[in-house]
Parts: sequence; C-alpha cells; structure tokens
Amino acid sequence: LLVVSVSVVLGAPSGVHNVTHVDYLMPEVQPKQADTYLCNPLKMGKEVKYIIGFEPHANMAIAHHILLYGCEEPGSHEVWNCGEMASKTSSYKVGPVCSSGAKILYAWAMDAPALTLPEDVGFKVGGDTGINYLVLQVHYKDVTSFLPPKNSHDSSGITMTMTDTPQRRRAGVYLLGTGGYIDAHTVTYMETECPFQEKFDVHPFAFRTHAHGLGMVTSGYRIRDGQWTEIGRQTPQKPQMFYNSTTPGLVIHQGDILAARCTMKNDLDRRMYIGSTQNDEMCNFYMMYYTEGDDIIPGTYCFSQGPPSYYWADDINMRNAIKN
Ligand code: IYT
Ligand code: CU
Ligand code: CU
Repeated sequence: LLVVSVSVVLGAPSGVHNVTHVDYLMPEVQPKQADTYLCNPLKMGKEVKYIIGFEPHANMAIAHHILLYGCEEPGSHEVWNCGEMASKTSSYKVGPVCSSGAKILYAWAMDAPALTLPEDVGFKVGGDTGINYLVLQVHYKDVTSFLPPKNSHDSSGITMTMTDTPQRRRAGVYLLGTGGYIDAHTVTYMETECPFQEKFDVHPFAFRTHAHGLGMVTSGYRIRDGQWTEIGRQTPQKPQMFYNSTTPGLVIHQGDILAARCTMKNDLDRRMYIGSTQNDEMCNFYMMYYTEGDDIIPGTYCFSQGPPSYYWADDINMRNAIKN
C-alpha cells in the first residue's frame, strides 16, 4: 500500500543495487464479524521486481492467518471481503481473492517466524510475469477489539524486501490437490500425481498444507525410479504456514513424478465434498521451490479428480512407479 523506507546501497562492485522495504498493510480496517477474511490489493508496475524477503506484522490474538497472493486481476480494487465463506451481511463488498491468475506467494499463521528465502532467491513480479497485482489476505479471528467500547482498527500485514536487480534464482509455488469426496464415517486417501516434464531442475525448499476440519496429515513426494522421497509432511490442524522441506537439498528433474496425499477422517454423518466453502473440504499441498535461472513450472496445478474415481494406483505412471 505504501512504501515506507527506501534504502539505496550504492558502490557495490557490480554496480547499483536497489533494495526497498515495502510496508504492505491493511489500511486501518475494522471488520465486525469473527472469521472475516479481508483482502487488500497492491498494483505492480510495468517494471519487473523481485521479492526477496517477507516479514509478518500481526497479532495472533486478532489475525489467524495472512496469505499473500499474486493475481493477474484482483477480485476488487478496494479492501473487500474475500473469504471462503464470505458473508453477505458483511459491510465490505464480497468477492474472490483474484478474479484471474491466482498464485500463493507467502503464508503466515499463528505466530510463525518469518520464512527466509534461500540465498539469491526472489519471486519475480510485475512486468510481463502475469502477476499484475499482489493481494494481501488477512483472516480476522477475533473482532472484539474492533467493536465498542474499543472501536480499534487493524493494520496487519507484511514488510516485503524488494529489489529490481535480477536474482540468480527464481521462486515459484506449485500446488498439488484433489477434488472428490469423503464418505461419512471413513478414513479416505485423497491422492494426486503428475509427471515433471520440464528441462530445468526444481529445488523445493518449503511446503504448506491446507485442509479444513477433516485433514489428518498431508504429504508430498518426489518419485524417481520407483523410489519415493518426502518433500514435506504436516498435519493441516497445525498452523498452515510454509514449513521447511523435510528433505533439504532434494532436486526434481525431468522424468520425476510429483505426488501428494491427504489423509482425511470423516466422523460426520454426511459425505464431505471438496469445494470452496468452510462447509466443504480441501486437499492441498503447496510446494515452494526455486530454479537456477528464470524458469518456473508453467502449469501451477496438479489436481486429480480424487476419491472415489481417482487413486494413485489408478494412474499408469504411478503404477509403473509403484512396481519398481
Ligand atoms: C478447491 C480447493 O482445493 N481450493 C484451494 C486451492 C486453490 C488455491 C488457489 C484453488 C484455487 C486457487 O486459485 I491459489 I481456484 C484453496 O482455496 N485453498 C486455500 C486458499 O483459498 C488458496 C488455501 O488456503 O490454501
Ligand atoms: Cu486463518
Ligand atoms: Cu480451504
């Protein structure tokens, strides 16, 4: 929203190195209902920029999570209500996070420390990257301080470290997930897998899981020559931020398979479908990675139909992988 400090470091041997700290905060908002999700857009310029650091500013008693998205087109141009369960009685306009081209770039939840990107890694934004806007989403858990008698306001957000100096390594986020449903009183595996066909190598360094109430554990793997190596594993009942990859230094190259599984436990009396509201479920594994150079994985998703129509073993590539 506003640039607070601009520090220009001159005289580095390789020339001018511009690093700015951008405070990207909610503009003193006052959500009045618990579990409101608010979004705030930030337009990117014609010039390409690199985000090389994130620092969260939030009070965990008030903000449950913060997500930073890249959008082609934002859901709105002024602060709006952008929840999975946006209420029509909200005083804010209701809309999606992005109306097109949504990508997650960063997540903070519940007192998590700042995610540090590896050296020389940057998210490329603006210019011709397809990220024309950033959208900051804050989930307001507790709104009592915004109501009388306090009537206070909130400016949670993040400070981004940005530069226009091209970085040696480019960051990206790849999302694995499923559709499908979980029958009442069952434990169900929701699985997906995709061949990795790119010519460049990918270095996963962090991951995030997302599910609603039924998610027990979610894991992601690289499969090479039938051998499975874990990229990450976490219960989505813990804060849904980016955690460091569980196999540091793992490299994905052409011919590998990327796979993910969500183990869901449904004790309810009704079938739960994957869908976009809080009354639905979700099965997501986000892999944050970098490449040496300027490439990112072109298709950002690996979604399967999920149960009961799809399981790993139904897929020919996966069958080959399991057999070896
Ligand atoms: C149905 C489902 O799985 N929705 C997820 C994944 C998702 C992410 C993005 C779907 C779309 C996106 O553009 I980015 I369409 C989902 O909504 N996940 C939530 C956020 O809304 C992204 C999450 O917290 O991971
Ligand atoms: Cu939240
Ligand atoms: Cu969800």
